Amino acid sequence: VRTSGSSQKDLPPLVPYTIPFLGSALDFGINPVAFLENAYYKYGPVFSMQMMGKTFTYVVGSDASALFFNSKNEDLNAEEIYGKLVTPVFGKGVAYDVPNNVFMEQKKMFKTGLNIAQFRAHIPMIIEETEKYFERWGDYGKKDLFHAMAELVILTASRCLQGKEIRAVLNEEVAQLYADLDGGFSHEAWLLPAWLPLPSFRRRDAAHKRMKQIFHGAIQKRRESGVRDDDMLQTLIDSTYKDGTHLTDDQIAGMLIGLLMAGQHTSSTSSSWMGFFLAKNQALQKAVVEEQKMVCGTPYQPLSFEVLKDLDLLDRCVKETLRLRPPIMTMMRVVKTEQEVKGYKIPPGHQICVSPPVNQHVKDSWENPDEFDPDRYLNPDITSETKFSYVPFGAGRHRCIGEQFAYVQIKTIWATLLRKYKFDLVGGYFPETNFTTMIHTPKNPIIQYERRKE
Ligand code: HEM
Ligand code: LAN
Repeated sequence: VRTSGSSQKDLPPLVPYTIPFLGSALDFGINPVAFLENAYYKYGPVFSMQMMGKTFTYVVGSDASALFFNSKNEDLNAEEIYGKLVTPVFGKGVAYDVPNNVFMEQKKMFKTGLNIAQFRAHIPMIIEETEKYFERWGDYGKKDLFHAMAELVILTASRCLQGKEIRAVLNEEVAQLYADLDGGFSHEAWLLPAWLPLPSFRRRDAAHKRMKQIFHGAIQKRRESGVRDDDMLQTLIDSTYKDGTHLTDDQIAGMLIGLLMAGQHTSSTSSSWMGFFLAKNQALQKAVVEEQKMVCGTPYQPLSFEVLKDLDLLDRCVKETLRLRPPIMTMMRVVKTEQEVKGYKIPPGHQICVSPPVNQHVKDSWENPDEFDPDRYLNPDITSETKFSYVPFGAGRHRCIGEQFAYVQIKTIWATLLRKYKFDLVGGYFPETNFTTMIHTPKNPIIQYERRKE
């Protein structure tokens, strides 16, 4: 198609499309992961597609993705593409509303607040919330696992990451506010002009205002109490930028919203998918339970940071869940300076993307990619060989700082639940994926459970 015109000669191959403006949006929308993987087999590790009038260039596989992850923010820019979605939800002064070097300092503050002493304190909180939440499930039955995980993770994440003042005001009003804020992470918010008077935009903005009010109250309460709790809220109150200035209360409130949003979908979807993988694979579920009996003894010793570390199979189950169902299906940057990769030139203006579920599934990096096999990580070759083939938490300067917390949370929830229940698929149904939401969720996520007798 592009043999004429030397300036276009080095552009990556373009996935053909017939509808102007929309481009490949319809095909992509049906199953983006399959669409991208097929394009990779057909066009190679670098290809472009048109969607909603924009050009998206995907770099697939460890080699090509290195360009993305090793880049500087001046060359491949994140805030220009994420800010429109994220800033109305978190507010001004944080994340993608500030220059990236400032956000890097904010990430450092988060990291300070997420240390081992904190995780030790989080574990009993997560156990307590999980046991309390699941009391309502009784001895046996069929229930919506994703719904339960979404409700539970709001409680655990709020308690661990925001502090007891905010957890204490988590009532129905606040749950609705979260839902409305969350409605801001939508394809509309991404694609449509921000000034449109859409109901979902208005609800998001109203929820943001009210939530900030509530958080300001909690921050003030902490300041006035004179008590110095050792938690994330305290860390943020005490933190200073390199120039010595403190975060403003408004920035702290924005960061607290950000923390919850970061922990919420990613952990609730992963925990749900993990439940279905364990329900599908009874031998594996049994092995995970046996491991816990070995490590904790029977009757079970309470879970602790050390115990969690020794639950190695459980760990690998989380890891494998994040390979097959990574919550973030595309990371994106705006190309600011011409890039070169695999003999192609990617011009400024393209949106360059890496897709974790695709890198984590292509058959030249993964053996039996469809198989849920936590033992694949016992092979020591796998990690070096697959540097950017396994990127559920991203890599490079934008890498996630929540990985360890996420593992602590998901492992504690599942170790607690497996002490209590045996899980089964309902009539053998393993949920299909709902690709219409930005974070892919399980469809019809009903699970069957029965109290363990042993
Ligand atoms: C960034 C995934 C949990 C905070 C990221 C990125 C990914 C990711 C893929 C990179 C985005 C990009 O490069 O464009 C996940 C997954 C999680 C999880 C799969 C759980 C299973 C959390 C938690 C927190 C958190 C619990 C907070 C406590 C952050 C932050 C960034 C980030 C601050 C940095 C964004 C940037 O620098 O641009 N996460 N995340 N995440 N995540 Fe997470
Ligand atoms: C998200 C959530 C949405 C997500 C998708 C749009 C689904 C993805 O395709 C691209 C990455 C993006 C935008 C994303 C990036 C990092 C975010 C914004 C988060 C994981 C939600 C929270 C996280 C943010 C950086 C957390 C820290 C918050 C602060 C206020 C400093």
